Amino acid sequence: MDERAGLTEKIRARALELGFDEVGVSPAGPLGRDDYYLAWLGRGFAGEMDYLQRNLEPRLDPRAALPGARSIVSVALNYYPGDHESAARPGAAAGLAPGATGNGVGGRGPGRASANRARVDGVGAGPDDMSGAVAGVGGIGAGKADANGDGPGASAADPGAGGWSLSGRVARYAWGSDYHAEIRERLEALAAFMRDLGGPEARTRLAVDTSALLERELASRTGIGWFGKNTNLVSTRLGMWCFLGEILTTLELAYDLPHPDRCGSCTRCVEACPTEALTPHTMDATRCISYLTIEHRGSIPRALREGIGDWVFGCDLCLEVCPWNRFARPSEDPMVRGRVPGGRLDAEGLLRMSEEEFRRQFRGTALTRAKRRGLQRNAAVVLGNLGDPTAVPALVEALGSPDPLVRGHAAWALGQIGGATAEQALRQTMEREEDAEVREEIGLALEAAAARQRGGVGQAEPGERVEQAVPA
Ligand code: B12
Ligand code: SF4
Ligand code: SF4
Repeated sequence: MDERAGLTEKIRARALELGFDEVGVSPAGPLGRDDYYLAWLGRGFAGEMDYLQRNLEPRLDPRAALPGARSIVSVALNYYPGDHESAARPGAAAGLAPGATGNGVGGRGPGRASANRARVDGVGAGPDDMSGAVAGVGGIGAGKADANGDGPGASAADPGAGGWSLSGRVARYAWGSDYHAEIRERLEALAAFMRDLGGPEARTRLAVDTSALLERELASRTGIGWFGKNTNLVSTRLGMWCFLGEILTTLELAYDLPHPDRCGSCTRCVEACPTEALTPHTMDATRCISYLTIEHRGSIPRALREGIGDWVFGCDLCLEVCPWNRFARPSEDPMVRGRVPGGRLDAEGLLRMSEEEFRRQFRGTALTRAKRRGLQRNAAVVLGNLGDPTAVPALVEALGSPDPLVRGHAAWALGQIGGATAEQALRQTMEREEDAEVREEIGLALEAAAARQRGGVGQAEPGERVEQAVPA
């Protein structure tokens, strides 16, 4: 074994010892993705994520982040925590429309529910070189089917006696402690080890998520996985559920080969996206639920709210359907779970949560990224989509929020649910509301509620799902 290979093997062994699941090494140099990346930005696909427009040089050639860098060590860490608990308590799911899988809300009518099922099942769409069923598809039938909400005072992460009846789903990557700090600590230990091996001349720079690097591009060059059609890195061993991190170094190391693309003719992820954010290998982030519920700060475009279903933070739909997940095994790492039991948050609890409770409950998790007002906005959208009249009191309270963002989305949700109480609260609020955007939301919500009434839908009894007269 030559010196570079020996050095690389020691680094690989140390990385595995530190708890990383995959390690790969690539030469530092230009990535050759300039045209693609600049065109992506030019099409406005980054939305409000201004940081993706800044500091372009290291994204196109990582040596700009560490002058003299010769090698990049990429690592992947399995974060698969298992699947979401069902939203309905055992026996309570009987009222779900047939095919109410996929986006997990059960749909608001037969048309939508079956469309979701068709998207997720994707029978026969597997990659050329694979067979077998979709593994890891969680979130089955989250339709609200029970009237026992948790009520005020319940923790948003605690199902309480009522089960997960009015809950929203959280993307799996956020079920545990914030991965940034955890991975950074382990990368620091690995970087120190590398500097010890390399002697006084050796320099390192580490990165995880927030650095101006194209992490998936870098990982795909090391054989850890390939750039899947939903733009995530897919590993044959870990599936889609892995965090990435890197160490740039001046050390000369032995390099791995890039992983071949193993998607074949499969397009399940593209078809599973309820907001049509994906075309193969490209995402319009402004349509992605993950962007809308985490990164986006303002009002969620009305046309996209229904597609959000019951996702209160992030989205895993295009990950869940990937057939390569069948090889994923739940991670033993304590950082990947424990903060969001069952992968769900009580949406009413979120709406009523004070700033202090928010800080106490979510400190040290990725959920703080959305801020309290963002989570409350998302919770209102989820409740509107669940369509359960038992959520009306919490939403009426939210019409009194000091934050117009929360008031506007609560109004929308009340319009989706409809019924006499919702309409009366909307009218009363209109009399005192001064914010132009919230007034617009209330006007539209009143129209939606009236249309629902004209369609003969009316307010459902607690425990019923609201069905619309949708042509089959
Ligand atoms: C901004 C961002 C987002 C945005 C935008 C996502 C996007 N697709 O760009 C939003 C908020 C939507 C998002 C969502 C998620 N994210 Co994110 N996100 C990032 C971040 C910070 C930057 C990504 C970026 O630069 N995007 C711009 C686009 C243009 O670049 P790109 O997609 O990376 O693609 C480049 C190359 O890979 C390349 N390429 C490589 N091979 C090929 C092949 C072909 C054919 C083509 C055309 C191009 C191509 O082309 C591109 C341009 O150079 C990275 C961390 C980082 N620094 O990389 C994490 C990161 C990508 N996110 C991560 C995660 C976990 C998620 C979520 C799963 C979280 C969730 N469940 O809600 C979702 C997944 C959604 C999805 N389908 O991608 C992980 C991904 C791990 C993995 N296994 O891939 C990362 C790497 C963070 C980390 N350190 O672990 N994210
Ligand atoms: S994370 Fe959800 S919304 Fe975003 S691209 Fe994937 S399926 Fe679509
Ligand atoms: S990334 Fe998408 S296209 Fe590729 S195998 Fe997975 S689901 Fe299929």
